[in-house]
Amino acid sequence: MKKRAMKAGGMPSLKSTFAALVKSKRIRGNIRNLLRVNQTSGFDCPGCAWGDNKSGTFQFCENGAKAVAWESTEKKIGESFFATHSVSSLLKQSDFWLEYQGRLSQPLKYDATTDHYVPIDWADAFAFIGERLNQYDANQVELYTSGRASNEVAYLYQLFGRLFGTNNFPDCSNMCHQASGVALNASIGVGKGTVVLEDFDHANAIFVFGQNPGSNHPRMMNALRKAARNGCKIVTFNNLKEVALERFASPQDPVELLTPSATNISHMYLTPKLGGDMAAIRGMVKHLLENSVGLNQTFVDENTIGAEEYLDTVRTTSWEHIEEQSGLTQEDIASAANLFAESDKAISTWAMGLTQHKHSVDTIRELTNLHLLTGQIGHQGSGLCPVRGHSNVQGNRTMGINESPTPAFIATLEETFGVSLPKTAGHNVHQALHALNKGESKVFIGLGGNLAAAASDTVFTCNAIKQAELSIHIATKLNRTHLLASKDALILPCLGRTEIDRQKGVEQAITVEDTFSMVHASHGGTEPEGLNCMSETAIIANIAHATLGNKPVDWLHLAENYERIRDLIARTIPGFDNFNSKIRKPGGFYLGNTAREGQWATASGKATFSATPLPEDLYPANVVSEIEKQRGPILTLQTLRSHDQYNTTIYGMNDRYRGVENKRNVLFLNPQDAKKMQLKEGDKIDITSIWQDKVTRKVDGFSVVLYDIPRGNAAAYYPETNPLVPFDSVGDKSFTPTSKAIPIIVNRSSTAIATQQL
Ligand SMILES: Nc1nc2c(c(=O)[nH]1)N[C@H]1C(S)=C(S)[C@@H](COP(=O)(O)OP(=O)(O)OC[C@H]3O[C@@H](n4cnc5c(=O)[nH]c(N)nc54)[C@H](O)[C@@H]3O)O[C@H]1N2
Ligand SMILES: Nc1nc2c(c(=O)[nH]1)N[C@H]1C(S)=C(S)[C@@H](COP(=O)(O)OP(=O)(O)OC[C@H]3O[C@@H](n4cnc5c(=O)[nH]c(N)nc54)[C@H](O)[C@@H]3O)O[C@H]1N2
Ligand SMILES: [Mo]
Repeated sequence: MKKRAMKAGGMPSLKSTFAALVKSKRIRGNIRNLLRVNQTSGFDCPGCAWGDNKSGTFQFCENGAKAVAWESTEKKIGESFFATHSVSSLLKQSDFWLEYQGRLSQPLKYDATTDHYVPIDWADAFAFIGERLNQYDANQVELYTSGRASNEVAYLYQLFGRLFGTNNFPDCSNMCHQASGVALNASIGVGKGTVVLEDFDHANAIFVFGQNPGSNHPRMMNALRKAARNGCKIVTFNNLKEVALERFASPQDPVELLTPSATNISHMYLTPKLGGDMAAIRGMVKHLLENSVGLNQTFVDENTIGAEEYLDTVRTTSWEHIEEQSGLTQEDIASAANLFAESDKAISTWAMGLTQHKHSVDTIRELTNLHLLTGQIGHQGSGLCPVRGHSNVQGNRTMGINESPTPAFIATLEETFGVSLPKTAGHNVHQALHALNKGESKVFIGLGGNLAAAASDTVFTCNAIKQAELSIHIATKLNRTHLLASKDALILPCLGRTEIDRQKGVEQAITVEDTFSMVHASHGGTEPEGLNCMSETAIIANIAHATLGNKPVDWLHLAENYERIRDLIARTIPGFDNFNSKIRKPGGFYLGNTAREGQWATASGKATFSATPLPEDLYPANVVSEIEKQRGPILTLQTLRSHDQYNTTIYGMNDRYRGVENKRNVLFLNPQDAKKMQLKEGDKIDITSIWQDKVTRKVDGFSVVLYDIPRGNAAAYYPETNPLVPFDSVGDKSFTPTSKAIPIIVNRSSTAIATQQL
C-alpha cells in the first residue's frame, strides 16, 4: 500500500517553496513578492480565499508561493512562439506544457486560414470586438468568469454584460460552491459563511467535512493547528486519510520544522463513503434526539421554522440506512455527535467533498439543520464556514456575477444608470455549454479560467467551446480553452495580481473579498517588464467602450482611476458605502452577515429547516439500472486535486503527502477491491464511466495505486479524469458537476494485455 508522508508541512514544505522560486527564474523578485503577500500594503495571494490575520511576517504558504512564482515568471510567449506553433499542434500538448511556456505577452488574433495566432494591436483588437459583438443578439453571448478577477473588473464586467442585454454569466462557482450558496440561502437567508477568522480561536470543536486544507488551504492549517494546541476538538470527515488533517508541522515553528515532531490535528478522523456525509450528519442528529442532548429548544423556538417536520424525518430514518449510506458505525457517529453537543462553540467547515454530489444542496442543508437545532450559529466561535476556492470567487458573486440576479439588484442598477436591464435568468456553466453546443450561443468571453479543462465531460465541453464563432480570452497564461478556435478568436494578455497596475501614470489598487467576507485592497509590486499587457479592468472597459460607446457610463474614464469604479460599487451594492475610505484601513472591512447577527433573510423571516429523506442512491434511477446491467465491480470515483496543482494549472507531477511521485494518471484503489479485480500496484488500466446515454466515456494509460480508501470508492486527479464526468450528471438544484461521485468500471488496459501476450 502507498506510503503516505508522516506529517504535513515542515521542512519539505520550505524546500518545495524554494524550488518553485527557482523554477520561476526570478528568485529575488519573487522572494520580495512573497514578503508582500497578504500584507497590508501588499497584494492578496492568488492562491486561495482563506482570510489573513495581518500579524507576522509570513502570510504565504507553500502552495501560495507556487501560485505567485507561476504567475511572476521571466518566461514569456509572443509572436515568434505562435509563428512556430500552429493551434492544432499546440492542442496536442499537455496542460502543464502549455502554461509552462510562460506569460502571454502581446494581444493575439486567430487566423483560421493558417491556423496560427498572430499579433494584433490593442486598438485594432477592441475595434474588431466591438464591431463583431454588435452583430449578435445579446443572449447569444456567454460571459464566463474565473474567481480570480478583482471586484472592480467583476463589477464592470457584469455591468457591461447586462447593459449589452444578457444575464449569461456562467462562472467557476457553478462548478464549485454553488450548492453552498443555494443551501445557505434557503436555510439561513444568506449564501455565505457565518464565521470570521477569529471564531477559530474561540471554537471548542471544529468539524471539517470533505476538504483537504493541507494542499488547498494551507493557511487554514495554521488556524487548525493553533486550535488543536489550545484543546479544541477537531473532527474530520474525509473519504481519504489526508495527512495534514492528521499531523501538521508549522514551517514557522523551529521545533516542528527541524525535528520529526508535529501537532496532532484531528481528535477524531472518520472516513465516510463518498456522498455519505448527509447520512452521517443525519445520524448525529438522530443520536442527539434519542439521547436528548445538545438540542437548544429556545433557539429553535425563537429563530426557526420546520423543526418538527425535520425531526419526524430524522425519526423515520433508520440506523441501518444511516450506517449503510455513510459507511460509518452508529458508535462512531454517536461519538462525533457527543463531541458536537459537548462543545458550546462548534464550527463546521467544508469544501468540494460536500459540494460536488447529486445531493449536495440537501447535504449542506442537513449540516445547517444540525447547527440550527443546537443553536450553534451566529455567536462567537460557532457557525458555518464553506471554505471558498478561488481568491476572489466570493467577491465576484457580491459584485453581481450571477446568472440569476435578485430583482432588487437589477432595480438598483436600473435606477442608478437610468436604463432597462434584462430580468430573466441567464446561463450558468451547464446551460452555457449546452447552448454553445447546440449553436444557440455563438460568442464565448472568458475573463480568466480554463473552462475546457475545468468543466466536465471534456469531449462534449471542448466541442461546445469550439462551436463559438467568436471567442475572447483574457488571460495570463496559455491554456486549452484558448486553442479551441474555429473562426474568430482573440487572446488578450492581462496583468496578474503580483504586478503594478498603472493607469494614467498612477498606481491602482484592486479589492477582493475573502471567505470571511472581509474586503481589502491589493497592490501589485512587480514591474510588468516586457509584457504588452493591460489590466483586466482596462480590457473590459475597452471592450465595453468599443461595443456600447460612452453610454450610460464613460467606461474609459472609469478605468483611468479605479476609485471611480468603487464609487459606483458603493452606490449600487449594499455594504460598500464609503468604499474608498474603508479600504484605506489596514486589513480592510467586514461586509457583515445577516445570519451571524441573528437576522434571517428568508421568505419567512426565520431560519428554515429542510426535511428531506436520505437519497435513494448517489445516481439517478436510470443510471442505477444501467449499473445493475454491468458485470464486474462498479466503483464510485472522486476526482480531486494533488498537492502540485492549482485547478487546471499543473505545477508538477508529485503529490507529496499522498506519496505519489512523478505521475498523475493514477487511480487510488482499496487493496481488497484491487485484489478482487486481480489488480496490483502499478498495473496499467483504463477507466470507463457509466451513464444513461450510450456515449462511451473512457480514459486510458492510468496505473493502480493501492491506498487506504473505503471499499467501493476510488480517487483520481482532476482535470485528467474530467472526460469521465457525464455532462448531465449534475447536482440537484445546483447544476454542479458531480465530480466526487462517478460510477466507473476499471479494466486492465488493452495495450497492457497486448504487451503481456507478446
Ligand atoms: N494549491 C491549491 N489550492 C487550491 C486549489 C488548487 O487546485 N490548488 N483550488 C482552489 C479551489 S477553486 C477550490 S474549490 C478549493 C478546493 O479545495 P478542496 O475541496 O479541499 O479540494 P479537492 O481536492 O477537490 O478535495 C476534496 C477533499 O474532499 C474529500 N472528499 C471527496 N469526496 C468526499 C465525500 O463525499 N465526503 C467526504 N467527507 N470527503 C470527501 C477528498 O478526499 C479531499 O480530501 O481549493 C482552492 N485552493
Ligand atoms: N473533475 C473536476 N472538475 C472540477 C473540479 C473538481 O474538483 N473535479 N473543481 C472545479 C472547481 S472547484 C473550479 S473553481 C473550477 C476551476 O475552473 P477555472 O477557474 O476556469 O480554472 P483555473 O484552472 O483556475 O484557470 C486557470 C487559468 O486562469 C488564467 N489565469 C490565471 N491567473 C489569471 C489572472 O490573474 N487573470 C486572468 N484573466 N486569468 C488568469 C490562466 O490563463 C490559467 O490557465 O474547476 C472545476 N472542475
Ligand atoms: Mo473552486
